[in-house]
Amino acid sequence: MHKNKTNKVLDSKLDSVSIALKRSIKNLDSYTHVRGESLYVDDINIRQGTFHAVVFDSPKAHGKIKRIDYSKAEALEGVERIFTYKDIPGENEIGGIIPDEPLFAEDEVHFWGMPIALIVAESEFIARKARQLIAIEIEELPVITTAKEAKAKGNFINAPRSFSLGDTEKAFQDCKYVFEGETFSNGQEHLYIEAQGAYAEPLENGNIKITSSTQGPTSVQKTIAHVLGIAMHKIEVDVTRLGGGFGGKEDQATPWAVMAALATYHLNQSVKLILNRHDDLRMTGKRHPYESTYKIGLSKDLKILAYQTEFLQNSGAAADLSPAIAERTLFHATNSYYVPNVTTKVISCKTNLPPNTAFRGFGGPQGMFVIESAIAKAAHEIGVSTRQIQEVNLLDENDTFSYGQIAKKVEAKNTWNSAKNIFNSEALEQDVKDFNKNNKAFKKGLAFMPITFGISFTNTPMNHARALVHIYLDGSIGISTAAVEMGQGVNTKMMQIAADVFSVSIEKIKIESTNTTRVANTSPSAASSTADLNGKATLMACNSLLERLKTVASQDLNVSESSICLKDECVYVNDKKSELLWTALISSAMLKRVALSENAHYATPEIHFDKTKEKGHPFAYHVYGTAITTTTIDCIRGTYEFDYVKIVHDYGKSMSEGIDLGQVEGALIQGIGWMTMEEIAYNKDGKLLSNALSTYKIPDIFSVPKIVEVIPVETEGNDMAILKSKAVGEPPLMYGIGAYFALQNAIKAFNSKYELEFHAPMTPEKVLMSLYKK
Ligand code: LUZ
Ligand code: MOS
Repeated sequence: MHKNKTNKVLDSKLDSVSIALKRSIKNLDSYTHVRGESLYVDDINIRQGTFHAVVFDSPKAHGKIKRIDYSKAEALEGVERIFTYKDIPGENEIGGIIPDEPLFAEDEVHFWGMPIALIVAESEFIARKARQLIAIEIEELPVITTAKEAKAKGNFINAPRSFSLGDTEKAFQDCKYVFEGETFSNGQEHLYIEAQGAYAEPLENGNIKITSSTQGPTSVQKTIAHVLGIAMHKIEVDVTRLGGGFGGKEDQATPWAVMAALATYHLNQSVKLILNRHDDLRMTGKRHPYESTYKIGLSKDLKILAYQTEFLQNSGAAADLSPAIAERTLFHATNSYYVPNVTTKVISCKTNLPPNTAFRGFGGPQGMFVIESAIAKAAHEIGVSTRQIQEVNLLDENDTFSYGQIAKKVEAKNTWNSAKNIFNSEALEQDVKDFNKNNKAFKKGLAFMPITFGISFTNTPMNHARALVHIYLDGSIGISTAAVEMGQGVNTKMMQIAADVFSVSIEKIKIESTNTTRVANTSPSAASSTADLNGKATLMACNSLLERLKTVASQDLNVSESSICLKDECVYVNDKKSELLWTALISSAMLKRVALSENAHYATPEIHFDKTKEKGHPFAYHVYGTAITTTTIDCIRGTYEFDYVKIVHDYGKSMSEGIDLGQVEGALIQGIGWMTMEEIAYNKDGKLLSNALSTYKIPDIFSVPKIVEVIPVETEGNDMAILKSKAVGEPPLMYGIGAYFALQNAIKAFNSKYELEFHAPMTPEKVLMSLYKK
């Protein structure tokens, strides 16, 4: 990251930003991004005497620690101290949902890359050198790397969960067609551009301030307090922005912040710990690989009457967020389809991999891949197109999800039919057929991918947020919320909300850093819900202030409150501009001793879920959409391109078309990457083989579809969404699943003997093998 050179305010380009809610506003962070002025943890001006830290981690995936010799490392000049679990004053425990994860290994190691010690030195270079001088002896124990092995050995994180609707057993007996099979979807590396890191500073009286690259400042604060055995109020966590999160910093930004804080606690000196890319890849968890089995039953008119699955989640060596992720897999197991009889089960399997964690979609994509596989299998066996089965089973108004929620304001058919009409899908399908008839060495494949994604933290108590809004006496405004800016543009959306309520210029508003002393006890920025939750709280706080200001104005102008509105930084009376300007109104409020600060709390209404029955209404609303993906395979080489992805997406009423389009495009490409080219590989000893960007390939500009077209579906939006602008962070990732099935259809066009396999990612190697498999 570049160092900050200037501290100029946003330039004159912003003068032209309209005062009213402009639904086409740009991400305001882009101005500092392109100049290299945006600040990340590694850009902080560190205090004199700051120490630098490096983590010493396990070189084996499972074993007993027999001996560690730190003496040579400690003797190296410039090494200040090496911390282990023995230096922890509180508890050596960082598990968020289940207390099963030590910060530092004690007698045993459970994954390759598990932190054992923290080396603190005058420079990172010295700390790294010291790390090489540590000698460790480990007595190896058997290593489990797959969920299936873990299940066979009875290694689990927690008890399985199961959702059911109707009578699945009985329904299978009424089916004309029944098919069974298995699927695999691999993990995925987050590859945020900014690696994990934190900077800890000692304050007076034993207080510590942490600047962390985290999606969850409160988790960081709480865990530091727990590990240090001190009260939460002694810890201040501050976040300016992240260089990407994607779920990888919902829980797993915490350990590094705790380690830095632990060293600061002991040394009373600032400590900086930023992982380099290799350390980050090796030590952190990823998207969960899933091994799943399915059974699907259809009637003669292709209605899915029954569906049954068992999802084996490869959770890694500790729970982390796995139980919550497993739950969301069940919530999304039937994707956009109504299935009257469903039984789904998920088992979180404990393996010797780094604890796998949240990743955009949070288990939902893994669940959707399985039903899309089951439908593709059924279509293949029956001899119809996958699209036909998808189409007749789309979710309708008032259908029941397996978890009991009744589907309302459903846009599944609307987006599907809009996609068909707007993009003329019949012609697209014909083009593919014609192409395949006329070409031998190249084949095309097309797939439809509908999505339905539930918005809210599935854990109901997490659905709350607060906003603290100050109007300063010159009329400028500062806003603090729990929203963490990670490139998704949430700060711009918060500014828009305040600008809209007060009808002031964007330049009058500043979004403050996310800080636990200003907004406390927060949920992480996650679950696509950050703008909804924090935006609603911001809206409430601004509206309260507005009411107060209207009272002031009515007194100053001697008119009724109801005749007043604020427009373009002026007070209007019965829609006529008065002499009273925004700045004068604020001065007047100050003289009248009116409070110009407000703190508001928002908790999503209506939602609930009963885990003992596995029924309820967990989601505020759903986001819908349909994508049509077409690929061309080079059948000599197995390489492929995506001709286009054409999407009709349910934005509700977008607050910012540019930002939301960016989210759809980014999520789509990330989803395609997961399904096609990103291949995480561990060897049987549990060592990460795809441990660099030379061995782990993510989509670059050359591998994105040649055309990505996104059309908003015309809907009213939803009042549970902020200003009717629906959550957009995660849902579009699942359009990427269409890439897998487009490739499969192209393979089928080349190789009539191809037996369908559902084993993602569909890398060029796998495509090549499939083209010639008999
Ligand atoms: N995080 C979480 C999430 O704690 N709960 C969720 O339901 C969720 N969903 C998506 C992404 N992160
Ligand atoms: Mo998340 S997967 O941190 O919304």
